[in-house]
Amino acid sequence: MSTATAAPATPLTQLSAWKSLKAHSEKIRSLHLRQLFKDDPGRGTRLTAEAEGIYLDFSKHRITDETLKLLLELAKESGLRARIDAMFSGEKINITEKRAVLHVALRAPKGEKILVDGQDVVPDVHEVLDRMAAFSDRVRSGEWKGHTGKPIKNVINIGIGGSDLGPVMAYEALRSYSRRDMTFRFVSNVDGTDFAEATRDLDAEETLFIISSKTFTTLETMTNAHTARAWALKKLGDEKSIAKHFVAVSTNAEEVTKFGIDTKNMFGFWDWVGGRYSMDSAIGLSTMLAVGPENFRKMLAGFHAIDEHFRTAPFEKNLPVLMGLLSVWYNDFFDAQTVAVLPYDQYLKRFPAYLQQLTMESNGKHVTLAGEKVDYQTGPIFWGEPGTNGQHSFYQLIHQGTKLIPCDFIGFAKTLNPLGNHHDLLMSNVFAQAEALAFGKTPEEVEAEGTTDWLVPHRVFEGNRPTNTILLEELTPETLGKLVALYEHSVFTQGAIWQIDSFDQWGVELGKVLAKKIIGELEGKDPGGKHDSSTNTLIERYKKQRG
Ligand code: G6Q
Repeated sequence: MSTATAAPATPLTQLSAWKSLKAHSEKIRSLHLRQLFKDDPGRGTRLTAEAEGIYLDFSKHRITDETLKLLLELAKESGLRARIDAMFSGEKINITEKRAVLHVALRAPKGEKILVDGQDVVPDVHEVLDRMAAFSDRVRSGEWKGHTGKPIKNVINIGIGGSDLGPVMAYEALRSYSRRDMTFRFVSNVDGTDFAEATRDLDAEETLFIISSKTFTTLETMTNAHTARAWALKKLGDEKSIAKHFVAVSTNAEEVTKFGIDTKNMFGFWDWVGGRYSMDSAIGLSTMLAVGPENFRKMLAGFHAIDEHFRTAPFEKNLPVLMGLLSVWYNDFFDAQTVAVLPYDQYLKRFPAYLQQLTMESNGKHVTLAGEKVDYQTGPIFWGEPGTNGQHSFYQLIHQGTKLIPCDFIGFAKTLNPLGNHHDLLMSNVFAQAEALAFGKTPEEVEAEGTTDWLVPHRVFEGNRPTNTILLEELTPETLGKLVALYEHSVFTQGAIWQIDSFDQWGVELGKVLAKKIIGELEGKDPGGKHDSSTNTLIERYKKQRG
């Protein structure tokens, strides 16, 4: 094991930058953004960074130059550079699963070389991409016919977690670039309602199912896949029809074959692609079918541009590093529990849900790489909604509540749907919200408006609420790739600082195991009664009411 994959020698809280940050945070806790901006009129242009068409304004953060210096020192002392290099060179940095972490290889251009166990994986990546493109072209052109000779009009992706959230998010984000004469749906939940509603108005003769599962053993996905098979067979009759209406995306050829899908209709990927980092692998087949191979490749180019930026830019200009460090700052020195991500673009409506998995499954860890319990906070809770909707519901708490919630505002200079002055109205809200959160409204300002005394405290905005504002030119496949890569690498930065394994997810296992036991009881194969009194009573009550 290299030093970059092993647990760091010095515990985080013993690093000298950490100790300095602790002392420094006490000193500047009461410093207000109003003061910081007053003292430095150039702050709003100085504390910004730009790369690959992404403009990051981080001036509205409760930081000074000293804070930034110390955060950058923390990155250095944490060995972030070595960890970045270890990821890009295919070292097995996912130590608990003994795997390389190489989503960056999924978007490496032809000709680049990335070795895993001595073998270059880039040619394999492009071989799959080319097969996906050829298949997508056949379906999109109508050349690929269903069992009864009709072209495919509907595509249903069946998958869950990393095999669902990325594809749904990307489809919604790139809807404007998608085939409008085709229907794309996503079934993930084992709740039969998900499947029933997704298929109720579709004709099986024109429907293609993509069974997306890295392992091809996931309970929800396999249950839905078998239901889909029965649904298709009911209409199409013939077992042979499966070959025309089902394709698989998986790493498990054996299980795919067992299910009845010919491996020539299977698109593979590799164990070095984590589920939540897989939307640009074959898991993105539904995205490619929707937007076409060319747009898919543009998305990959966007990812790659930020990969290169992350890999090579000095930390003080490195967008994901800066964002990651600022997140650590509030999480660990201001007790901030959550981060709100607020995209001002309706097409990004599933982006917060996607980021929830990316950030919380990656960094929701309670032990270090060495297996020791952390004595600091790790991953914050991520949540959000597209603007301006959130403004009319939960923003109240962000502005005037008792909790500190750092926010990411994401906006685009150009809209894909120019309608009157809608876009200027939308963007005026981005700027206004970040301004209001930072500077608030003092009692004096409220009084000066003629507010009666008793009402003044209710109308005061304390301000000093930190935000990132991320501006891009336009939502395109390329900018979507850039945006996702920005967050992927910010998550990486945070995980490296916290000395945790951001690439495993043992926390999802226990519930799965217990559910497997309980299903036996619900189906009457097991007499049950072996749980705690609460679980036993709930199961009994359910069985009685279910009848
Ligand atoms: C992501 C997780 C998890 C995974 C799903 C689906 O990082 O590993 O969300 O993607 O459990 O797994 P399969 O693709 O194997 O069905």
